[in-house]
Amino acid sequence: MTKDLTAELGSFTRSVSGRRPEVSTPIEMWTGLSEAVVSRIADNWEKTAKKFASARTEHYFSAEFLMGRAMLNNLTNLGLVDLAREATNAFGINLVDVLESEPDASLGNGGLGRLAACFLDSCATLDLPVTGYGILYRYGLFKQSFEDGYQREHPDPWMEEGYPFVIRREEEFRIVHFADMTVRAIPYDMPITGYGTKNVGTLRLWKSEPMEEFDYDAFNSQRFTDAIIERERVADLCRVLYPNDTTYEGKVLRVRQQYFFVSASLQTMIDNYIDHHGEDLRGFADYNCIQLNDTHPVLAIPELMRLLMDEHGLGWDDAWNIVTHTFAYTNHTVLAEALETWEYSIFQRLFPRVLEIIAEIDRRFREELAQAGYDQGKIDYMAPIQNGSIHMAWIACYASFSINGVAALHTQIIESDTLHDWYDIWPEKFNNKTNGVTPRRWLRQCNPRLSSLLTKLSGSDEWVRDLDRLHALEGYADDPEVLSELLQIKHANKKDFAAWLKRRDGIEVNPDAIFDVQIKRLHEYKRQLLNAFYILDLYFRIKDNPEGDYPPRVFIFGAKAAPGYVRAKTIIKFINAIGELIASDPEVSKILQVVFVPNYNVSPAENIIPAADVSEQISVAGKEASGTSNMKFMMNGALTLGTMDGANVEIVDAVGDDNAYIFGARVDELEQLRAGYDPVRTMHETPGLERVLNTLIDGTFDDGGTGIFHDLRRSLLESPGYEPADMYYVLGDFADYRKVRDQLVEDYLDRHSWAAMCWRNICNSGRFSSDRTIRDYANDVWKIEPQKI
Ligand code: TH1
Repeated sequence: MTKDLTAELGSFTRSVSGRRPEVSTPIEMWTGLSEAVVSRIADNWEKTAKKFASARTEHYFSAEFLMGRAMLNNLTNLGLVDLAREATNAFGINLVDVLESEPDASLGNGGLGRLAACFLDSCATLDLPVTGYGILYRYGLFKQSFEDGYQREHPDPWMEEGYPFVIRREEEFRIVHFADMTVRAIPYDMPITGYGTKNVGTLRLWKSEPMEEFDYDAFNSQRFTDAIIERERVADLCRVLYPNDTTYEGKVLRVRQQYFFVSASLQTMIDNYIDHHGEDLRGFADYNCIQLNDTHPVLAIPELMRLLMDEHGLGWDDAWNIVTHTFAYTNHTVLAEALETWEYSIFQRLFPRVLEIIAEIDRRFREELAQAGYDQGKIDYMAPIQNGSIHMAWIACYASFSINGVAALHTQIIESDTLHDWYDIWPEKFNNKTNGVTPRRWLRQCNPRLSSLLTKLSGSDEWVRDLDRLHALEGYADDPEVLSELLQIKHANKKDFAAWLKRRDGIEVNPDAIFDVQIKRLHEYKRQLLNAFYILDLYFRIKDNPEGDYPPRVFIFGAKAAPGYVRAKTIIKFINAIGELIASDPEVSKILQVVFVPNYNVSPAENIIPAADVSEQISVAGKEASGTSNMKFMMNGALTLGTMDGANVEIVDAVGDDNAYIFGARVDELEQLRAGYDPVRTMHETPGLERVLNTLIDGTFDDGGTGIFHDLRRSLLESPGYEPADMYYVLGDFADYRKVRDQLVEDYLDRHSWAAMCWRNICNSGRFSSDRTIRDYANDVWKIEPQKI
């Protein structure tokens, strides 16, 4: 790379803006810089694609890829950050302004989508032949604002102004048929650079377009609007990402999206196989493996059957043999509301042939189990089709050769409970793959100060590609100089965060306070409400005893609620109301502050996490399959305050229980505890709780006469019949949460012993690198080898 980046930036920006770079806007310069970056990786990208085309490859099918920003990631991977800074400075523009003008690619809801993005980063870094396939949504996850403390949603047209990191590959279109329409699927490819490698992987995102630009008959016969309407119907397909995290909505458009992207992806894979290995497709599974990211792409199973039989002439048995050696399924949740089931009639209307194939899978499944002697009740429960509904997870379990959960505890639960019947019959299919996060974005990039310290102490930056190397630094937990430096870094990061928040939202925070953070989708099982109750109780305790000695604390939230999830939206309003109550109190506002960062997303996370002291991971035990922000916080030296849930269990195992704050009911206790649980009595008997709960009905807070706060309180104290009162055991865990969280603050005041705990967390975070996760998938499930160009 001897060419002059400044000259390249100048000429690309000029052609974007049509004027001198010096007077171009930051977004114009961002576009120019993106084009310069793409042009620099183009040759290696082409070489990598060529190399992968003939190797055994893995195909990661996911309805969501929460990529966030691309620029800094690519500059970091290519070692171009300093040159890029010089280049923008040469035109009088600050690199930070250029980077911050980039929109987040929010093609995902939360953890599941971000996991897919981290996986692509690791695959590229490890030179593994993996391609991602998804949908080019025109609108990503809605943008969030607050009005009077209530969430408002706004559209996110993230690539309307042009987005050079996806390249349209018009000539590689495929055709996808529905019974009522036929569309062209156009691939848009995003290059995925890795750290310390020339390899460049690919994320292929499909966009739907009409078969012809216009229906000219309609056009000429003056049915102009008909022609437009048809175009819009096709464009509707990829218009928007459905904003539900962990809940399922049976929207017809959603099943169309799913079928659309899996059909186009499979067609490409088959065509590529034929190009390299000839027309006989019986070896397909020797060269191809497909990981299904939850059930959203499970239609790929009957669709591959259809393509092999109807388009390529295979018989059922050959096709089924290929399918059952190709697919691997990842389960991401045990929540019943997430189980995708589709009405038979919808499939009949959209793709009758696929339905026919599912019916045959169902028939053979029933026959196989009956022959093996299973009773009819069990067969009816496990069969793909029952009572006019199609169960996507059951199809996945039957056809896949591998079924995995995303943390040790979660895998145990699916084996013993959620998918127990399948585990009983096919235990060999089941395996665990604990999630991970990429240390490039979540440490190297977002926390340059800590990264420099780690590089200095370990003598090289090899830890960025091999996070286990941080183990060797654990001894510095006894080194006062290193601990002081760590504390200084955290403080500097807090100041950066404060400046960022001021710029972005006009909110001021005290960088000398304890930063206590909960950032994740708003869901009752994640218990943001428990966090809020603690804060409100603390407020009252301070009011009771204003002379006490209280260290300043900032409580930071970031969370979007699904637009139709009323109770989640109520909790947002409640947290904002607590924030106002505190802010308007002249005494308490000197000590406490609640900040609800609006429009939480990948790039806000990159600013929040390096500044955090406390990582709130407080879900009710057994419900959070893994969690991944817990890992990001750990890497950045925040201490986990959490329940024994998801990957928290493994974090505690890695770091030792002296270096984390664990509270609350365990999974194996909950059933018993619940049996004798009386939330009303718990409210009366738990210090602080009743006062807090009464604020929901005594006029402390204003819900504009809607009654939503009343409903929230009622959900904790009264059962509506179809579920128990306080489903998520908020009141039951309150006392222990309060005790442990109070203790944590006391411990924080011993700065060096706190810093030592943070340091041990950082040094033991290696097993939560997505590189480890991906190596495990590659060796145990995908059976692929690195393919370095
Ligand atoms: C999340 C899980 O809730 C979380 O615990 C886990 O860390 C993450 O996946 C990655 O494995 C899920 N997100 C979704 C989103 C949808 C449906 C199910 C899940 S589970 C749309």
